[in-house]
Amino acid sequence: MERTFVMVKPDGVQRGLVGEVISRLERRGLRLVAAKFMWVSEELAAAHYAAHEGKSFYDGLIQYITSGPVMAMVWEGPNAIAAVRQTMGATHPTKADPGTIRHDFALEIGRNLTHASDTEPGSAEKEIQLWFKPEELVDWSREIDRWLFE
Ligand code: IDP
Ligand code: MG
Repeated sequence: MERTFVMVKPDGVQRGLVGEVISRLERRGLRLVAAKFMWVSEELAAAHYAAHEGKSFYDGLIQYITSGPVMAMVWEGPNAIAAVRQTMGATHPTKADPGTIRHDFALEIGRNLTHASDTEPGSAEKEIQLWFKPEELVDWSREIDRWLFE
């Protein structure tokens, strides 16, 4: 079982797409572990996007992510990290496959609605620890899990 960090960015919240994102992840079979609706501080934004510091789009990215509240979440399931990246689609919405969230709802790379941990080893764990306290992660199971998890 894997856990991954997911965020509906400020544009997704403003456009009323929080439910759509949650619904798609639920229908995929993933299990919600944690969620909080919050403003992102400059400090948290900088820590979260540290890998992009110095890039041409960095200042705009920090401005974007701190411009309104976000829905931060942790989801789990077998291969959850790759599964969620696939459901979100490629970073640039016009390169995202039809049927993905970024394809179906977005146009610009700087307004691409969601974040999901990448598949680099350790990325998801690091992001979960950055965004959530251990006691905010809910351990539970569903009756239907045996029909989703082999
Ligand atoms: P990801 O969100 O698919 O993992 P990353 O390459 O990690 O993509 O970039 C993080 C975020 O930075 C993207 O989701 C997007 O919002 C923003 N971003 C990346 N590249 C550009 C760009 O060239 N222009 C504007 N924003 C960008
Ligand atoms: Mg990334």
